[in-house]
Amino acid sequence: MSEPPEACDVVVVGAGFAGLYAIHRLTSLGYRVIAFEKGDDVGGVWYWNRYPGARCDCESYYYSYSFSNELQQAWDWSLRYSEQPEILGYLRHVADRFDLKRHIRFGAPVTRAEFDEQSATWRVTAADGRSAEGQFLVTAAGCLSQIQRPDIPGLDTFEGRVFWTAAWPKEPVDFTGRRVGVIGTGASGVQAIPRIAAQARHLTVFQRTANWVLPARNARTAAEFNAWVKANYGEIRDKCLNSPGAVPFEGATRSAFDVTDEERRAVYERLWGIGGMRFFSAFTDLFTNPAANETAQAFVRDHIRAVVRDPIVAGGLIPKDQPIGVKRPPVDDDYYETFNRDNVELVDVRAWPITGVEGHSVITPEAVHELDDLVLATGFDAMTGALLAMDIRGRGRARLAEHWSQGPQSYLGLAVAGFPNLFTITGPLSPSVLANMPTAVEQHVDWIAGCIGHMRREGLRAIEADEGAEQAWVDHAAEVVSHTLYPRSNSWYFGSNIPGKPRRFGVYVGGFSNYRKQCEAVAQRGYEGFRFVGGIGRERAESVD
Ligand code: N01
Repeated sequence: MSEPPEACDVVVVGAGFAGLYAIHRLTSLGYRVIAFEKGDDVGGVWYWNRYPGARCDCESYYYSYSFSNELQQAWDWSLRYSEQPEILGYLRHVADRFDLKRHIRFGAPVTRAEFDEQSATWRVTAADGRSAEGQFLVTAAGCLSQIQRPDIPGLDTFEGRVFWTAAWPKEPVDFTGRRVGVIGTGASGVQAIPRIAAQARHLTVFQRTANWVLPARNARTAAEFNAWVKANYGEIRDKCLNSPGAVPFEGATRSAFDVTDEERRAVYERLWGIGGMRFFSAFTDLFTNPAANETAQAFVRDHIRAVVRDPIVAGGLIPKDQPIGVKRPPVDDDYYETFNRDNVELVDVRAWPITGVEGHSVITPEAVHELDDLVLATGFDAMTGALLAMDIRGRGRARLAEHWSQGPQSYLGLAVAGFPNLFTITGPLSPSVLANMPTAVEQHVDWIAGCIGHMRREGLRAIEADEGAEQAWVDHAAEVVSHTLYPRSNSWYFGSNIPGKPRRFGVYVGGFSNYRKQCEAVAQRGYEGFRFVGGIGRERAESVD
């Protein structure tokens, strides 16, 4: 017999960066919180993505929480770009330091969340039948957490070992002496490939789309740098709040054509030397002007040709017809160098698509590749996948999947019309994956906490995004992205990697600082675009709009 639902004020789904901060903030304010987490520990994507080379592409000192000065003063990052074990260790430390685990029900993937109109509460149920009931549902389920399993005939019958980068075993995997195949050359594949190549007898890289890969220039963090960061955290966090990407760097001020060819090249060289996404701070028009973008592509093309000795392989690694940056660029050291190794082979599965897997072989029209191990780095059902994996039902038992049948609909990426008292942390059509995630998470959680506090003070039972406000936000998000080069690619930003998924850009590209100000203005204007009601399903008793 299943247990009765646990009563609380807020049900949170997920215990990664977003969920942990939501639990901390809301319990600190005195709310009773029950969180459901699929994994058996905290960490979210940093719990699951344990593949060799898994690492953050944002620098650690700002890819971290700002909410506690004691925390940021206590924690030392050992690398410029931390590897997965260190980030998971950090999140475990946060959970212990703030005593968060007692609110979390582990090993409990949510399968159903239903809003009851009479009581204005959400009933949330996990796969094993555990459930909770609370006025609010806050999803912290991750933008890139729902694994996409490619439809390759016979994949399940592969007779060797199969590993998914996004669900890697907890115990270390040894590839020594083995013939390994990696399918997928996105950020995960690009991080894993050099590490696997260094161990395996032979590595076959099955590449469907070449990516522009930026150098990380990872390095140990000097004690002086850590001390400088700690002394300047106030200013660093402030810069994050006021920048388009929620990062503490100055943006570009000039067009790529405000400078001479030599000056432009020098700018690219300098940023290439610094490493990481800083490359895109070169010029203002890299994401809006195809000609400006082409200058950056030309620079990276030259780099690929200079590093990769075999010109045919180099040609295969150069993206075609894809502006740089419009698909999320992987960041790594040694990726291109890896293709100079004798034990590494690049297979073009755009020209020769994988037709199936049989026994120990991956088969293409051109060859049969005999493998001991297969690594799948084939991506995620991004932005909406984790939310739709739960059967979320709002007013009138309407399904979120139905509401989103033409693509994600959301007001500010935070709330959905027809789904009262539901808040989506880094939800679709918020800056999410195009902003430094911890900063984006804190901004959303703080806004949600402010909204819940307002409702409690005013005695309001439910809040719901207005359909008109939602549609206006969807239109605004589409309008902003239409002025960029993003629509020139098929990427997971558009849902293009999921067969049948409607093409809609799932991220707000208007910039984090600008977005943050819009959220603040909405709250200051009495939550403009939202309806508050005293009793859902009955006549509106109260309204502040
Ligand atoms: O997934 P992806 P990912 N046959 O979708 C290929 C974040 N992340 O896990 O491009 C052959 O980018 C697919 O080919 P194509 C980051 O935001 C962050 O690598 O569809 N190939 C592609 O090459 C990132 O962008 C970090 O033609 C198939 C690859 O698989 C996001 O997660 C680290 C195929 C999938 O690439 C997703 O990255 C890692 C098939 N049937 C990831 N199906 C950090 O730094 C798919 N592919 C924190």
